[in-house]
Amino acid sequence: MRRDILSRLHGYRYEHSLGVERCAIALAKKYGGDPALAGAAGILHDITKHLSPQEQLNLCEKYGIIPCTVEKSEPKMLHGKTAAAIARREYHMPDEVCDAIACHTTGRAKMTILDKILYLADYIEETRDFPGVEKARELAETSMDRALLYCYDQTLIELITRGKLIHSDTIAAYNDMIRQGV
Ligand code: DGI
Ligand code: FE
Ligand code: FE
Ligand code: FE
Repeated sequence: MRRDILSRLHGYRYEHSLGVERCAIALAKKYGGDPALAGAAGILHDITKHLSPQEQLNLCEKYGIIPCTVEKSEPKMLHGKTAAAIARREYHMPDEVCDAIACHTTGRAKMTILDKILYLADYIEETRDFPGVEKARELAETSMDRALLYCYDQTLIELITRGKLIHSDTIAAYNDMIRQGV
């Protein structure tokens, strides 16, 4: 199955997905998640990322995903939800893996350990190279929640700087961390 999944990934996304798989397994071992589920979430999380906005919307139609107004204007954001549908329907992944894949782009309130592992691994895996990634890696050494809040901060700053729409799940994820006093 792993080989079948990898055959659908190409170029940078192939390397990135292997990086997320490795990093998610390491984070699971460190923070008490299930390494096998974390690895599966890692290689599957961007399986639909290459699809066009129209193809994202077609998959939503097919799998009964109802895009919100932000997702309608930024359909590439739907790749987590469409990848989760593929993980469920084509690879029979358990709910916890599909849920983590579905929220890996925005985060959400009440993230599970597996949700956090995938979100963070997506941000800090070894091929990532952008301002702030070193700081996120450093925080991930000692606290998953502090690392996660740092990722949310950076993402929100970036979205605001670029004048982008902010998804309600992105805000919910941020507020949840602040409320918990992270
Ligand atoms: O698929 P990857 O590139 O590995 O990473 P990802 O799935 O985390 O996607 C990151 C992109 O998603 C990044 O360009 C910012 C965008 N994004 C995340 N939250 C929001 C968002 N874009 C908008 N417009 N609004 C959000 O709330
Ligand atoms: Fe993604
Ligand atoms: Fe991400
Ligand atoms: Fe990714």
